[in-house]
This record gives sequence, structure tokens and C-alpha cells, in this order.
Amino acid sequence: MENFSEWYSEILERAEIYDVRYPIKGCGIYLPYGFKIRRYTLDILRRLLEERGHEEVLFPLLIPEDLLAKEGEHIKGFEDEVFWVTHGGKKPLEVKLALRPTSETAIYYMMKLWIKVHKDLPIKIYQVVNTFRYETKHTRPLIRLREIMTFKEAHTAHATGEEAENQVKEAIEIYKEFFHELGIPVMVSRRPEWDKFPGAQYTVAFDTIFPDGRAIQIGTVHNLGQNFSRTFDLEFETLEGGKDYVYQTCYGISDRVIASIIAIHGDEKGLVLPPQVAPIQVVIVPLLYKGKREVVEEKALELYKLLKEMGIRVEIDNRDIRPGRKFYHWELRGVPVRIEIGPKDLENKVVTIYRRDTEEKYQVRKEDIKEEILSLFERIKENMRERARERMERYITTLDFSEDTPLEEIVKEVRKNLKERKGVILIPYSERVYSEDLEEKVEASILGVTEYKGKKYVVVGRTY
Ligand code: A5A
Repeated sequence: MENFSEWYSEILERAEIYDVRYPIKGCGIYLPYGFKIRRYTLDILRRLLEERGHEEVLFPLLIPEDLLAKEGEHIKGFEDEVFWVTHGGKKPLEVKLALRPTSETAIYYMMKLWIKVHKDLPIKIYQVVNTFRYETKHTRPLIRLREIMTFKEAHTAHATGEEAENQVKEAIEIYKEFFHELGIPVMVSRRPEWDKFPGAQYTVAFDTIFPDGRAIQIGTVHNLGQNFSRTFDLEFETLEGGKDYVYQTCYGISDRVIASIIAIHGDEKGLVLPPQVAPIQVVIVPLLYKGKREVVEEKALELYKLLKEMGIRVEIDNRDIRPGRKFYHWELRGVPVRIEIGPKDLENKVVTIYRRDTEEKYQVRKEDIKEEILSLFERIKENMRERARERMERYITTLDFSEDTPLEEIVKEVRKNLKERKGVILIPYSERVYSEDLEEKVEASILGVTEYKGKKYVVVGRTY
């Protein structure tokens, strides 16, 4: 992939995932194929959340100005990014309404009405909604949106700080599992103080690295402590009969996950989709030769029914075009498995299987297809995950400095490596390097502090 940015734009269009031509900057359209990828991805996320006791809710899009501005730090962090509704028809509104940039204030206003005693806790809810941020940095499809169309935000409230701390751990586990399922390698780091979520005590972020070597934040978990609960007066009666404010957490995932599936797994031929999120998991291509057409079609249909019964998303490509064109069409769209059936295969009672991730072709006996497909999906998942992990490893450079290496030398080395190598640079953690100052000196971001191979590092890199 010579030029990732070009490749990415081209793939969104040619694989019919997302249309960028809407006349508002930072807004686009999920096309049917892209929408299905999005839906299957959300299915996984919903399952993981619900398995751990989260329930889905739906809040209004509009937030009155006074509510949004209630928590000082929070509004300070977002004030330059809020879209405002100021009129109803021609009449100016008495209270301006914000298009939610995120929903803490809306949700915590309502939690006040729901929480009275410890028995009302914990609350673990989530919603998948559109949120709006007037981003001033360069917008990019599915990566930096002004209308974030797939904003999954979870919000929890607990009786003790310890419970909230455990909730943060659970959220991290959920996201780890989610990205593992999708084969997206991640680095988990605690964000620096100057880059945490507005209003949070601390933020833990998930980053992956795109093929151009730039890091991208694809999920965040925040411990809000009692910051919001004090402001929103979320007081409850404790088990002991006293009073306390609830302890809160929230965590979010966005369209960037869809962008990551595309960017992390794709190749020169196009998309490569993990089977769980592929809109079509198996495509059957009958090779139709004169005279044998009917029997091949009949066998293809038989196979189609067999796979369908197994719950597999399968299609037959019966179009009247050359097989080569069909192969190209489905490879571009990242269909994980193609099954070819030709007259020769029929004679030998086999089918030919092609897997998109490794581009291997091999034959399987008809009676073994069922088992083969299921185990093949697992092998594909595993291989894609491993391949992506290996690539990310290549994009991580660790530098070793001792306590008394002069700061200028560290800066010089980091700058040199950032210039010569793709990806992020890890430098051994120390207080003197972990500062906003360093960001300026090396002209890159400090993503945070992470554990890597048993050691504590500061992560530096260029980000999206
Ligand atoms: N309420 C909390 C969860 C919250 O809003 N956190 S957040 O601001 O960090 O956003 C959650 C995630 O949304 C981020 O980790 C990032 O992956 C994604 N995100 C943020 N701004 C985005 C944008 N403009 N376009 C696409 N995704 C974005």
C-alpha cells in the first residue's frame, strides 16, 4: 500500500461502503454494504455489553444549553465543538439547544431522577446514537467526522469508588475482547493529564496503528469519579444510612472501528473482512460451461441451501459475466470465502475453495464442506488477527535511555526515529520525559503510558 490515504478513499467508494459526496463537511452516507458491516460489528459489541449486564437505552439528541454547561471542565473541553440549534422556525429559542457532542449531561440529569438509594445502583446503560462535533482538524470519512453516526456510549453509576474502578476494568476487558474478535491489534494506555476526557478523573485509551504508521484512538474508557455526580447532585442513601454521591464511568466507541476493519485488514486487491462482520461470508460461483450448465447450477443451489441452513450468509453469483470478473468483484468486497463449482469438480465430487485472506485455493470433498467451512472461518479469523498483530509490532520501536541521558539527546533520537520509521516510538517512562513540553520538542503526540513486554513506556507518535 504505497499511499494509504488514496487507497482508503478508493476502497470506500469501489467496495460501496460509504459515500463521501454529501454537501456537508465531515458527514457521509453508509451504503448498504457498509451498513451491513456496521450492523454485524455492532452486534458483537451489543452482545459483549449485554453479557455483562448493560442495557440499551435511547436519549434525545438535543441538550439545553444550561444542562450542557453545568459541569465546568466538561463544557470547557467541548465549547468550541458544539453545534447549536438557535431557532424554531423563524423564532429565536429562549434556551439554545445543543446537538449532543456526547451525552453525559443529558443522561446524568435523568439519573438524578432514577437514583434514590443504594438499591437503585449500579446502573449500567448504553446507547448507539449520532453525535456532533464541530471538528476543526482535517475531517476524514469514518475517522474524523462532524456527525459521528455510530457513537456507542456506555454510562454507569456505582455506590463506591472501588466499584467504579472495577467497572473501568470490566470496560477495558469488553473492549479488548471486542477488538480481539475483529482482529484489530491495540495498545492500551493511560492518557496524559492534559489529554484526558473533559470532566474525567482519568482516561484509558485504545489505539491501533494504521498502515501509514499513524496511531488512531479507537476507544476510550473514563473514570469520572464524583465530578459529574456532585454537579448533577446524584446523591443516594448508602447501605449504612448515610449520604454519598455516586461514582461514575463512561466509555465510547465510534465509526473509527469500521475504518479500522477496513484499514487494518485490507490489501492491494481491496477489502479483507473478518467472517463475523462480512455481509456475505461465502459466495458460490458456478462455472457454467455449455451443456453442463443445468447440473452445475443445481449443485450450486444444493450447496447454497446447505450453507444457509447452517446460518451462514451465502450468495450464488449467477450473473452472465466471466468468472474472472466475478472473482475480482467479490475479492474487492472482501468476501472471506469463495466456493467454485465446475463440471470437473462435480465429476470428482469436490468443490474448490478460495480464501481471501491468504489467497489460497484448494479442493474439499463434498461431504466435508460443512465442517471445513466452520473451521475455515476460525482459521481465517486467527490468521487475520496474527497478521495484523505482526504488522503493528513492526510499527513499534522501543528506544532505551538511561536515567542520565540528557533530554536533548532523547529528543534528538525520538525525532530521528519518527522521521525514519513508521509507527510509534516507546521510550522508558520517567517523569522528565512525560510532559506536554516533549510533544512540542518532538512535534508529535504523547499517547500516554503503557506496559509493553513487562516494562513501562511513554508512547510517542503521530496520530489521526
Ligand atoms: N462519553 C465518552 C465515552 C466520550 O465521548 N469519549 S470520547 O470523546 O473519547 O469519544 C469516544 C470515542 O469516539 C473516541 O475514543 C474516538 O475513538 C471516537 N471519536 C471521537 N471523536 C470522533 C470523531 N470526530 N469522529 C469519529 N470518531 C470520533
